[in-house]
Amino acid sequence: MEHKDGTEQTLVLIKPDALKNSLTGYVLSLLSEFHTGLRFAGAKIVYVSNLLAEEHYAEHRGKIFFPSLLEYIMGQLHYPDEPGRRRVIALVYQGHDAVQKIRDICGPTNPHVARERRPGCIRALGALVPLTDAEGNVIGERMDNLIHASAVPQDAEREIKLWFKPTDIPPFMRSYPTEVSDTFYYFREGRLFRQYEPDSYCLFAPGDIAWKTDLDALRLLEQALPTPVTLETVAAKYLINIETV
Ligand code: 3AN
Repeated sequence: MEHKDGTEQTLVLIKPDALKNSLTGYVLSLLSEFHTGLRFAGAKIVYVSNLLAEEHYAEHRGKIFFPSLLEYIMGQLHYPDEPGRRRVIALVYQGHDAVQKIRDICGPTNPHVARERRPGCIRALGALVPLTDAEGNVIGERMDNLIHASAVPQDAEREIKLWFKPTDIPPFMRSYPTEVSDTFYYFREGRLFRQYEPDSYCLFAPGDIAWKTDLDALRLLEQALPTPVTLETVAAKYLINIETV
């Protein structure tokens, strides 16, 4: 979806391998307004919970590399003994052709292909790590490619709404419709409540600004109707830096 001024937004994640290798500053420089013409619309440091990781990579559920993809984005692979250092930097960039501009600077998904075809791109600095089964047989590979960037504008919308609340983004930079909640919604273990339940988290209170599509989804869920987004997708951003599992 295009912003009012004809620009678009995209989600970038600086992943745990980039943090571990002190490449954050380098990546930010390559993506800077001077180089790309794009502006920050949002930024946060995120401890990635299992719930958020699963929702982010939902399209890869069931693939052989899915479990290692979750461990990777959650920082468990690069910081096995230091949970305090597990985090990613989540960013929203805005500008003309933002999605494609950033994808070009990232380069191909596979770091070996990136080195061959686009030397100098960010992912050319990544690594391919063999995946083995319990007996040590190689069953696939993991791509440690330093950065995630939305592939197309529809993905950008889904991903920005997954990682960012409207109030994480300055008012004049919000690209997607919002709505003010007129009711309470609470979440606990995959279930939605209208009233506080012990150990539940408040997603919305009356007066809170929400993505319109999230409130639409909750209203459908309450009636047990099919929704385009899952309850977990709506809840994940409200559990950021709260959930530890
Ligand atoms: P991109 O990140 O370039 O949009 P996707 O969305 O196809 O690529 O994949 C998301 C992530 O899943 C990649 N960054 C990579 O780490 C991992 N991945 C994708 N395909 C494979 C594969 N065939 N083997 C291992 N890991 C993969």
